[in-house]
Amino acid sequence: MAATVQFEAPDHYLVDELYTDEQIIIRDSVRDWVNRSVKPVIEEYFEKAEFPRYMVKEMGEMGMFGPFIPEEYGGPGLDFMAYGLIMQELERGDSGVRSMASVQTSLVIYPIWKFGTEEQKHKYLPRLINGEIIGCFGLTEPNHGSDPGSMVTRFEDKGDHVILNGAKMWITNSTIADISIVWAKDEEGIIRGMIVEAGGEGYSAPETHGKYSLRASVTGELVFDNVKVPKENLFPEVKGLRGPLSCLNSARYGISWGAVGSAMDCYDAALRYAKERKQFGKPIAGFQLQQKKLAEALTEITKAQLMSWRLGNLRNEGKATAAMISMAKRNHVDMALHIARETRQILGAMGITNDFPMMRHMMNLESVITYEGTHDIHLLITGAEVTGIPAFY
Ligand code: TGC
Ligand code: FAD
Repeated sequence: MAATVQFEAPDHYLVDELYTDEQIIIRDSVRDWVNRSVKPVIEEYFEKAEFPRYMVKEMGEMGMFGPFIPEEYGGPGLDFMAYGLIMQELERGDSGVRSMASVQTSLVIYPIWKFGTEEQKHKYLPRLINGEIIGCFGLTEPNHGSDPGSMVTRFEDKGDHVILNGAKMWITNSTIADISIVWAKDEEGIIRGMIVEAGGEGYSAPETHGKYSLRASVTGELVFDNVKVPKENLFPEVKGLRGPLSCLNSARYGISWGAVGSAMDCYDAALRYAKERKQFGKPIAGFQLQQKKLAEALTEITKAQLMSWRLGNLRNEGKATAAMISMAKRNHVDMALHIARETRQILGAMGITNDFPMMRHMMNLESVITYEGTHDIHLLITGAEVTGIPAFY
């Protein structure tokens, strides 16, 4: 990744000084790409409800997938801070583009790296990392969202292969995925993970239409009707909900960074507009009520930037607990949604148009606050941590 110029972005507490030179170079190169390649076209893709598929190759070439994967498996061997910064910058562009990269990295590359056999790693990781193939992650089912442990998708052992039956719903990348990581129960009811290649007999991936949110992202189902999966595609060791939930830790971590990016984008656009737009003979930035919105947004973004930096270091040191990640995901997404709403008001009527990013971020964030554990579920995870009493059921 090449170093580029600095762009406007809020950094009130000089958080940039906490990053290494390498981290700043990575951040700026993704920022540069988003400004050049995502921002000019994203409103058009959002409007026509289409994922800009061609971006995957560029993202792969730039090292945006699996940044923390070691070189022996085709990764750049960076750290989790680099991953967080990449997610932040991608979501300054659009949550849908960030979602594609989140799923590819945390929900497909990560489980193969953590739970896969050496053969699985060598077969799939290099091609997922360079963007040659796309993956998706099937955990949620039509009747089991917040409670994935009750899933009914199941498989039967047939010697050298298994037969998979069931359906997954709300799956990002489903229709464009070459492989899916599917979580299903064995004959004893134990949850196992497997790599399912797209297109076999009995496999289908219908698209979900009519979304007002994440329109520039593919969402669909995965339907398995007696799908034959080779036994060597199963993850050999990991059993139970711990498997998929470990992947969610990585994805939720990245999402917490991404939300800060969308808040930064809304803040930037509103600040620029407020300085230029005049009413009653002066820029609206000079009115106390608009300054309150901007000052409060900057305060929340600054708190989140510092929290993300700390969480990044904890994750690098292996000390970031699931509850710490839940707190950041919950706080940052809620914060970003609030800032999208407040900054949109600064623009008055102009704020409802696609000349500005607020409405798109706002609509996208309604998915982000729901997926990877709803706002409520993350509160309950924090509640269980502080009291020692799970209140999920
Ligand atoms: P519970 O009894 O608490 O735990 C079962 C087993 O899992 C272990 N565990 C974890 N392990 C790793 N990381 C975590 N965060 C973990 N949380 C729990 C736990 O220790 C236990 O292990 P073991 O070995 O003792 O069996 O499980 P529960 O059934 O009570 O559920 C807990 C709950 C509600 C927190 C969990 O199910 C949950 O997080 N629900 C939310 C579901 C969710 O987040 N789904 C996301 C689907 S993927 C998605 O949305 C992708 S969006 C893609 C995009 O970015 O576009
Ligand atoms: P439900 O679980 O039915 O929840 C409905 C409401 O009840 C929520 O407000 C919830 O907070 C509340 N609730 C549930 N349980 C409790 C409780 N114990 N206490 C209090 N309140 C509770 N899933 C995947 O597996 N892979 C993907 O790639 C993926 N991508 C997605 C992309 C998009 C755009 C969206 C919207 C979702 C995606 N999901 C994916 C699914 C997502 O993870 C689920 O939507 C989410 O986990 C919530 O499940 P649910 O929608 O079934 O809601």
